[in-house]
Amino acid sequence: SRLENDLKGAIEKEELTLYYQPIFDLETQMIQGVEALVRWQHPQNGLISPQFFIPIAEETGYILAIDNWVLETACHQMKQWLTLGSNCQFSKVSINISSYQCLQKNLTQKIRKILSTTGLNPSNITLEITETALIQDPDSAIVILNQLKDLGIILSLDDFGTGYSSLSYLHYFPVDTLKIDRSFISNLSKNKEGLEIVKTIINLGRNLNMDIVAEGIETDEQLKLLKQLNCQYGQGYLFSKPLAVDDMNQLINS
Ligand code: G
Ligand code: G
Ligand code: NA
Ligand code: MN
Repeated sequence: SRLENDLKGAIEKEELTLYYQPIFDLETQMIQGVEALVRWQHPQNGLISPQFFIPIAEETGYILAIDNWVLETACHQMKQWLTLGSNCQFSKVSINISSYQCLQKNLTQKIRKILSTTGLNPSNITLEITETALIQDPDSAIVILNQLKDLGIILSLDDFGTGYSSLSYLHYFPVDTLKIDRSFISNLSKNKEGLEIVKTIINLGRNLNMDIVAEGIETDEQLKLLKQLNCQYGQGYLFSKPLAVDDMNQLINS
């Protein structure tokens, strides 16, 4: 298709950009980190969501080039924010990696290289991985995740609760953080069941010594309930939508 073809040239033509969505400490309201989210500025079609072009990229194998571009760009940006000094409250950037990337045997090597070119510490980088990616080939994934973990990279399980992984896998994966999928957050204040499910996920994570991030917080009611449940971190439109670098800089300096 035409889009498929266009996507092949998108990096060279500098049509990809990263937006950043802040992740907040719900108690202190401080920015704890930012999640990098890729967008494609298509010359004719306008801004295209990754929901739409990541699947195309995965089919065509072009995803690796995109993932690499995202990794490098997000890490260089994080380095810039850190050198802004005291204005920047946060020191972590979360990067979504595709299942393809997370099974690359040279992923750790690649990250090592980025650490040395940017001067970032491993603890400045969080990799977000979905359950769906991990269960495709759990044995290989565990080997790679352990290498990343040994390097000191922070690992986060994205969209938790929506995949088909069984809970019995959870403790095999050396993940530091659970991100509760926003579908659960949107049901949180609707009924007792919605509340119980989120409560259970938070307790599960806590009992496994994981940090918890609630995704897609949109209302004060949801925030209040999450704080009552001792959920520590969150992101969502209530705080901030994903921002272009200039807007993120304004937020940092405001
Ligand atoms: O930002 P938005 O809500 O449009 O993202 C839609 C989906 O695309 C989300 O599932 C998100 O995890 C995924 N996504 C966003 N940025 C990236 C990226 O840089 N790499 C990969 N692999 N997925 C991404
Ligand atoms: O799959 P992942 O969690 O990485 O997807 C992140 C996506 O969720 C981003 O595309 C972002 O635009 C979107 N998002 C972030 N906060 C909210 C929110 O509060 N509500 C909704 N509906 N979407 C959100
Ligand atoms: Na994500
Ligand atoms: Mn997510």
